[in-house]
Amino acid sequence: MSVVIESVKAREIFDSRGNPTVEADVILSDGTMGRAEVPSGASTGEKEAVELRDGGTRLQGKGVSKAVNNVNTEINQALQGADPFNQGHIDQMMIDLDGTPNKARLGANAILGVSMATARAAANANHQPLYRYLGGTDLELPQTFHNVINGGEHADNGIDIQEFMITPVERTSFRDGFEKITNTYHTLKKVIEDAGYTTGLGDEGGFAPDLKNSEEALQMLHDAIIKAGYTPGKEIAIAFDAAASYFFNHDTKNYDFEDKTYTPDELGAYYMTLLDKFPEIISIEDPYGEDDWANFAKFTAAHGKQVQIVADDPVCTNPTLIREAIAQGMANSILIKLNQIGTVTETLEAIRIARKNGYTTMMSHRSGETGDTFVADFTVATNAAQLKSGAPARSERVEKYNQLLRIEEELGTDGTRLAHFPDNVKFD
Ligand code: 2PG
Ligand code: MG
Repeated sequence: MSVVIESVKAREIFDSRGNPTVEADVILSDGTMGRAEVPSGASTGEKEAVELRDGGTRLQGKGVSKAVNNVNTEINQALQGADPFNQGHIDQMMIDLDGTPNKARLGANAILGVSMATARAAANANHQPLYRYLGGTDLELPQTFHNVINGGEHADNGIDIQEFMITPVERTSFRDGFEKITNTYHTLKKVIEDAGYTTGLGDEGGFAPDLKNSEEALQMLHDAIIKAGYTPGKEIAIAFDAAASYFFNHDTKNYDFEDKTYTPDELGAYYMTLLDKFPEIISIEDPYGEDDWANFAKFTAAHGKQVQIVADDPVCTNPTLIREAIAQGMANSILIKLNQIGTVTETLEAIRIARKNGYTTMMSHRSGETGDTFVADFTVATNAAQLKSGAPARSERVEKYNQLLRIEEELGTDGTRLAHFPDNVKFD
């Protein structure tokens, strides 16, 4: 007798910021279970699928009891007896049941929890690791991007760029690259202390010192790489997520960035001065605001050969938006977050579209995370090549990297594949 879904159940748990989120269990007729926890962003794109929150006064209005209830009633009824190995069908059933274009009725948090838990249950029933069940053969470890100085929405400091990341760029094992990252992270702490700043952490485990400006943050990263014994750009490179919607002025259409106002062209010129000063910068995410597609495309046309330009907030892992962005030449890389779109199947489609068009893909955690390591397996399964999951600190971040260490041990790979930068990008 074939294995089917027996029941689906959810509960309200808490994420790394102490906010409520959804955990879902999918139980199969053979007794196997899959469980998944849903992450949550702070600097969310306006076109993300809807994270259903209760409102009202309980838990600052952030409760997810409605989303949990939707899983326990409607979704449970709809999925009973369904084939857990047909992920596409399961996800489509939930999309149809929801009936809205952005999962606003049942909640993307409800739907994604069940979608991920279904994949896990099916993997467990097959006695396969999740990355193997979802990915098959010919898998490699990703290049990882580690947010070690936090600003923007993720920290209470004066830095307007949200994430300053370091990434290993040698073709080496994941373990070797990660060791270099942790060495650089610890050295960075000393660099920050020596400069007289505090070393408290932001939401993604990076330091959140109240620096004068973003350039000082980049200088500290540069110094820490050298002091840790590495060559910037050779062993460890730098990337940043400007998350520019945060400092976009909707009235003037300019950017109010760190006590100065920049026109879009001036902002682009500013980024290029940073690249001139720190040639080890290899990737810039969201250099312009989520509605400023024209300037995004202009910047890509001018500099897309020199640096990876990642679109996150403008496209929200949405296949339709990604197609439009590609048609406009908006970037050369797409950030991929499961909870921006709300099902495993649609996320796979987003990756396929990006890849088919020569765009790289960077898989991503959210600033509000859980102990769930689904994204680590998913990155390997899809050969996404790049993953950002925060600093090598705080268990909700580090567990993703620990899972990659386990996967590397199982795969026995002798080298991490370098990120799939487009052919014309210098670090290919
Ligand atoms: C981002 C993410 C993840 P958040 O902007 O890329 O780092 O942040 O989860 O707050 O949207
Ligand atoms: Mg981003």
